Amino acid sequence: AVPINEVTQCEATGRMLEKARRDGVVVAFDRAAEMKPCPIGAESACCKMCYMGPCRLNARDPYGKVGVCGATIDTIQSRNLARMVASGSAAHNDHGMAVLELFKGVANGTITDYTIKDPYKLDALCAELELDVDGMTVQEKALALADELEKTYTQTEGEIPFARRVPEKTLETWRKLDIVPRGAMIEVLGIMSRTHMGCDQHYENITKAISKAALADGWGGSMVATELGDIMFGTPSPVQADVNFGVLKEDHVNVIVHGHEPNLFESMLVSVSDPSLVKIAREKGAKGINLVGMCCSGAEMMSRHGVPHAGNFMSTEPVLVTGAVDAMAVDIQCIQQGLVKTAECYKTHLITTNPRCHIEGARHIEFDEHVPRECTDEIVTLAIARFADRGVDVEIPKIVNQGIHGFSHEYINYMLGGSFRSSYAPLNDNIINGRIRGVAGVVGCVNPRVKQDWVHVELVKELIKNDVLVIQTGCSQIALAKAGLTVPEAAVLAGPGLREVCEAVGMPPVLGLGSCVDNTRILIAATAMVNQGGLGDSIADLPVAGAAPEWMSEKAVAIGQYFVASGVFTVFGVGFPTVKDTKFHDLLFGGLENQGLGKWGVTKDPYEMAAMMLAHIDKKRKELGIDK
Ligand code: NFS
Repeated sequence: AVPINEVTQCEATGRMLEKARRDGVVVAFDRAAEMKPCPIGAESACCKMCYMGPCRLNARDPYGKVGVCGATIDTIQSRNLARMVASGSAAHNDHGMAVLELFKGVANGTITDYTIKDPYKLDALCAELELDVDGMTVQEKALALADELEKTYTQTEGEIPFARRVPEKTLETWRKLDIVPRGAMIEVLGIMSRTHMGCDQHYENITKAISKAALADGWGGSMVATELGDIMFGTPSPVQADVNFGVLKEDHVNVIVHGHEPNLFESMLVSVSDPSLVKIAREKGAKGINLVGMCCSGAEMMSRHGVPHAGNFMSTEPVLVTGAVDAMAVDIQCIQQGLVKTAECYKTHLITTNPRCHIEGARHIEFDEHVPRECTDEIVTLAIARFADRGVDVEIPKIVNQGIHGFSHEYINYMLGGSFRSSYAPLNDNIINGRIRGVAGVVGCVNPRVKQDWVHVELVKELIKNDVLVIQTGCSQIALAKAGLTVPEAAVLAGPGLREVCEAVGMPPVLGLGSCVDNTRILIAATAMVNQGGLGDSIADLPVAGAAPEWMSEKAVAIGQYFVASGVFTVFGVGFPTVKDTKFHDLLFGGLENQGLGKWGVTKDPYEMAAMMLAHIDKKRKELGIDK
């Protein structure tokens, strides 16, 4: 077996891997070692769009062969990438539609367990979208906003509502290139249709469709999920939260929520503090009920409410090895099927709750937001029963890291500008005067093809050391929180300029924004930087860069492409599903930039990744004339 210190940097996860090996339990790290990636698929040199094949081309001689239908390497890889982006965009848009449905129900009074917590943000959004809501009640405004935002998904012509937010010059470029999304459904459907055998066979045209479907995610479904989530559950502001396996408590009933939609988690919060359920737990000998998050649901709840977080994607199986998890409730996305077996081995209840995600072998208790407590109370009851009769050894690595999270775009505005004149001027000024060299978004998954957390942590350390302010979401944010970089004291690891700013403001050099759909907060912050002035007039002009150092999901590709199409240089670690020195690859990794957009980069090495991002930031500084 591969030595544990080669597969993960996370000490708690490593210890549980050791225990799993002792217990004879197999997890994703072991399956990854067994399953070597297909070298042809890894470079996207194969096509199974029809049954005349599947056809395999030679990535070493990409133009030496075509598919049975005559499809070239560029057609094959662009169609494959298009379908990845379609799936990723569909995932975020489906999530965003569920948030919109919930919001509508709250607004029209058919859903009563949730409310509108941030009416100010509701007003601000109505104003931004130029909705005529004068004299309306909060409920009426919410309905008007829901009607408008529904177009994000259903509209089939024109431009999605949040196109109005995009910096003018960026939008102009999109219009010129014909990549402004109409609506998410039509853009995703469009990709599925044009990538059918014998349809769109020009990689440049396919790339436009890729950008549209991706932008319909970032400025569409994901943005709606974030914004309506804020209105219903509160806009995040800094909050202290604990991360790592040590947040589990041996003498408590432990319930984990893992997945992506906030509604399940919000109701679980209510269930675990219900006095009658707490009383039953106490009668069974527990000190209380402990609710903990994982993955993106967890990141969102940590950022909004300070709910403790046990770990990121690759830790979801190892956490069950503690034996301390009485129930793990999951909803959608990034739920590994392997959890079923691991849960079985440690007698944990693994419960699926969403109609879109059943897993063979898991118990399904469907969540209905009209009566949400029926589901969450039942899960807590199951967890209490399991606590009373755990029947397995419990071993919790006692590691807890404290950090500050919850830096919404609104809070960054306030934090830097102060309550009287909140604005992005101080951030822009500090970039112009060179104290802050640039801003980097470091986001995305963890992937067993690389050492868990390591690429994230090394990259971020390198960036802050070079005075780059880092903003984060998703599994990456959890990696850095475990590494202790989300505290103001971590400013000592920053270069002198960034350190001075962090110490003056009292902020960490690494700002956690929430879940993966909250990457849209980065788009909004970038827009605010453009609108503030002094740093060019489109997102592509900003001295910023993005990275997903340990990506694995199709959602990550959709996110990468919406950053690229928005004007951001975006670097992926692990690898990238294209063949080098082909026309399609060159378009993504260079050509798009010449069109006024951003571009892709790829490297496994965190130090090279940092160097690439710094070089880009410096190039932008030079173009802006602020490179002295
Ligand atoms: Ni993002 Fe969330 Fe994590 Fe990757 Fe999965 S949890 S939406 S896809 S693995 S960051």
